Amino acid sequence: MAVQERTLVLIKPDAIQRGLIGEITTRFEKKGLKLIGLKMMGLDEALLREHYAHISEKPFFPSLSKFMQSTPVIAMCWEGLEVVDAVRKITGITKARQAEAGSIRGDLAMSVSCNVIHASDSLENAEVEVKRFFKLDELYTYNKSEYMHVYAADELE
Ligand code: 3AN
Repeated sequence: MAVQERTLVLIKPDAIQRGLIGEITTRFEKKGLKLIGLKMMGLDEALLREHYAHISEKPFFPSLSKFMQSTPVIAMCWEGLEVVDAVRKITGITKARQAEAGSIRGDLAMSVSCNVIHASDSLENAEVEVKRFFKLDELYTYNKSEYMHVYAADELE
């Protein structure tokens, strides 16, 4: 494939509590994305401060941090052509109750803070975030046979 982009998705504690792991994962699978890393993990304060550095000074950060530590999360690394943008579109905007119908947040959430998943918002951030959550040997390379039906031949070059 021409460009092998990778992106990070975290299934957050509200989705874990509400039994939405399968529903969320299915949406990415049905889109035709390739799952190359998957694990359950607990997040600590230091990791959350790094991950949410852009909002760590906001008044809501302490409650966000507590929420993100309330259960383990599921970290997933998805691969595909222009996958960072594709996953953000499937995710929907931060304020879930206004997120577009059909998106994960639009269909499954009502809150700004409990908005079921995190998804990297740029290619640059995706590269940093995948490295933050996955060691090199936790990411897998394999051929996905359905790719010949997901992409046109010239997109796979
Ligand atoms: P996104 O997850 O859509 O990229 P960010 O990066 O602005 O949004 O925010 C990261 C996370 O911080 C959100 N997913 C949400 O859980 C939480 N958050 C953002 N804004 C607020 C807010 N105004 N009040 C409470 N939590 C918020």
